Amino acid sequence: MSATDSRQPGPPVVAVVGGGQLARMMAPAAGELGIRLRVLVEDPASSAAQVVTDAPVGVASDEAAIRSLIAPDGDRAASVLTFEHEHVPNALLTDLIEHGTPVRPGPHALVQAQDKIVMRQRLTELGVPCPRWAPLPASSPEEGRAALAAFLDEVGGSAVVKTSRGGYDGKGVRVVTSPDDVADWFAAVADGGPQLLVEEKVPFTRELAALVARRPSGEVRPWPVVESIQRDGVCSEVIAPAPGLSADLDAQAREIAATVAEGLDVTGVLAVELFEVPGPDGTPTVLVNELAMRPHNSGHWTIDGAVTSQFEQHLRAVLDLPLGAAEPTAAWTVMANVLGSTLDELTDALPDVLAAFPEARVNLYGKGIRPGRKLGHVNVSGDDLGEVRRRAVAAAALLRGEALARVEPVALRQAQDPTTTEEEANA
Ligand code: AIR
Repeated sequence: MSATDSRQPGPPVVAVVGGGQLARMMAPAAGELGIRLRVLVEDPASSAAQVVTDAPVGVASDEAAIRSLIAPDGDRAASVLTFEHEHVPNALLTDLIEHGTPVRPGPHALVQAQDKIVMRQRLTELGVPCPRWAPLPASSPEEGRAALAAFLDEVGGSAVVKTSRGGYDGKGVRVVTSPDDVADWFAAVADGGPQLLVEEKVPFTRELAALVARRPSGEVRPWPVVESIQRDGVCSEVIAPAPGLSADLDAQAREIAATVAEGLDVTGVLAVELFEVPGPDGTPTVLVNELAMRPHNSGHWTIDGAVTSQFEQHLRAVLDLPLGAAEPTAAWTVMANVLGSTLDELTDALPDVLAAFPEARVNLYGKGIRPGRKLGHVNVSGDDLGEVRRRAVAAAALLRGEALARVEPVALRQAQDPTTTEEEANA
């Protein structure tokens, strides 16, 4: 038996591409289930490398690094390859599958999370409700500009232009009223950059997310639909379950997530970001904004607020193990992100935050501090949503270096933040 044979005795090894917080948060779940993680990290000091002992250094675009992640010399081969971000080379993944390594989600599914044009085309075919959209021809900047001008006319003057590939957390998204607003992007397309698409600017009342896990044998488990609140184009809070969501809309959102998971043959966790919009008769309905095929920020609440966390469920799903119950364990769980900090070290705030909020579940990612960067989150659960939300937000504020006294009470329902631009709100 060769040293890299996966039949060599030992627990299953899950190989993960990417060493950020999402890989890091898989580690406790892997430890509990007795599963080994092997994570390809960009840097030996990265978030996941601090907690996973088997963390070779390499970039996702490096074919040799991925091959050795799956079958390292002298160690057990991985049972499955999975990802914590979407920036992976699909041709290599197809080749790996042909040579017997399960890749979950597979490249045929993953492409829909990598390329927004492919995703919109497929969702439209599946009959999933989406904003009006159009690809902008890449043949020449003039044709691209003409198509955008026609779309702007059709939707009433302003729209959202997106790069089909490479954007996340609000990057690669711009609200425009004229083709001139994306002249630089048209120039980039002419230079071989990612193609562009345009979408109508949706008059949403709030953002929701429907998270499901699906295993290769077909089992699908949804978590309750949540409300996600964005600031500066980045998720800042998640309320689980979404307050005031009607049973009908909850069922509709879960159904959309299951349809997408099945229709795109997603394995692992799938996050479907949704806009809640007033339907023709005023009843709220939803449109699909974005997809992510991995654990997602809108699911961090599940670590402390659901029977099975999204990280454990992702591992179960990619290993084709039975999925865990996804019911909430509290009436309400609020997750507040720590986005940037004025502290030298987030852990400097631990004495204060742990003393002030003993019920808070603090999760810090071990990342270097940069403005707006996702550095950690806090989950608080309980029966009184107003209080739960106030405490989660206040605990996160302490970790950002704000004094407790400066934390303003938050309204139960999100008021439209006047400082949020349309572009940010749509990101
Ligand atoms: N991530 C992946 N796609 C979107 C997000 N937020 C997570 C992954 C990735 C990390 O964010 O865990 O590795 C990168 O974070 P940063 O702060 O280095 O950009």
